Amino acid sequence: MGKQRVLSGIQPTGNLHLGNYLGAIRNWVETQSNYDNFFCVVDLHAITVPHNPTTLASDTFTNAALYLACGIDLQYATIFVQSHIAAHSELTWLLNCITPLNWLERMIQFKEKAVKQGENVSVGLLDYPVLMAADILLYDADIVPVGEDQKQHVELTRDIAGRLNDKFGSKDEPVLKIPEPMIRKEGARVMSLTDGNKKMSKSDPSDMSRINLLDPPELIQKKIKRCKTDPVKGLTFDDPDRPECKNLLTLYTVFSNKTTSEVAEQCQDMGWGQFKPLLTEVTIDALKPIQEKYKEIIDDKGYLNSVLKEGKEKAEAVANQNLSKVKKVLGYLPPL
Ligand code: AQP
Repeated sequence: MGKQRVLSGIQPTGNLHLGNYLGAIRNWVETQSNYDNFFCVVDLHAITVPHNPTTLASDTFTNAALYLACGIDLQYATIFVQSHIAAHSELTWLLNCITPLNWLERMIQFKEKAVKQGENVSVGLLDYPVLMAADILLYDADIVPVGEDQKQHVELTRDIAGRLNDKFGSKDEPVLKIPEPMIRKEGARVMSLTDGNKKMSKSDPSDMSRINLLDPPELIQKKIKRCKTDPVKGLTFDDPDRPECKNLLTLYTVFSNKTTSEVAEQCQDMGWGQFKPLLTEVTIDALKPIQEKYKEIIDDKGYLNSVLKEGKEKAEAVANQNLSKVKKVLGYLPPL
């Protein structure tokens, strides 16, 4: 039996941060040798909120370079750009027509992001999860590694695929494969540095709310120094009224390669003045090799272009096959 297939992606909507790394990329890297992986830069998703056309292409390039810099290995993975493959948009349309509107209106991310946009909220934002379903279903993905915030969208993908299979497939021969989300506990939800109740996000207007993978050491130091804490001495994971404390201890646990109980014991009597330099040091050390590799890759545009060209060819072959399968069961006249 061949390897199971993994599909995941990140939007080029700004700087990738520790949430994207710990919630997604790090997990892709750690499990990549066990799977046949497809990782895309989801640039069609990036315009579901107002975007800057002068930076979209360079952000797309940066995302792809960061996938490689974080350790994605082309021996196990195909890296490609979503908009380079027309099948993503086409399958989205077909799935739109079988997805009940009220399934989309229930999506938490839509509700949260729509509030920020008021009257200007686009149909695209509502349709974001259907485009994500198309991304996943085009590749027959078995597994979708994501952070906790995207779990609801993977569940919706399962529902959409199930509905298409029920309506148009046969019991013995489902048209689309039903994927499973893969969510790792630690780092599944990295919180903002300025509000421990909000997730760290690229679109937060304050850059001080996140640590970006490409932040230089001095900036990381400044962000941790200024991040929100509380006046309580003694640090703990377990107090629900101290979300910032839990978040910062979790980051320290991940980057120091210690266990939660080791960190709980080490930090139980510490004050913030003692803890913050420790967190700063392990964070800078963890990001240093990624930043060095990124510089090498981004300086060699020819190499990155060739990775994306090859990725497009490989991904397109798989995507077109599955798109044809769906069109066939929906009854379309094949092109002559
Ligand atoms: N704070 C987070 N903690 C854990 N995982 C996270 N992810 C994002 N933020 C966190 C995971 O990163 C992957 C890609 O996310 P995305 O950029 O495609 O969309 P997003 O979830 O909407 O991420 P952002 O940073 O909040 O982007 P904006 O602000 O542009 O919407 C997903 O696997 C996600 O779970």
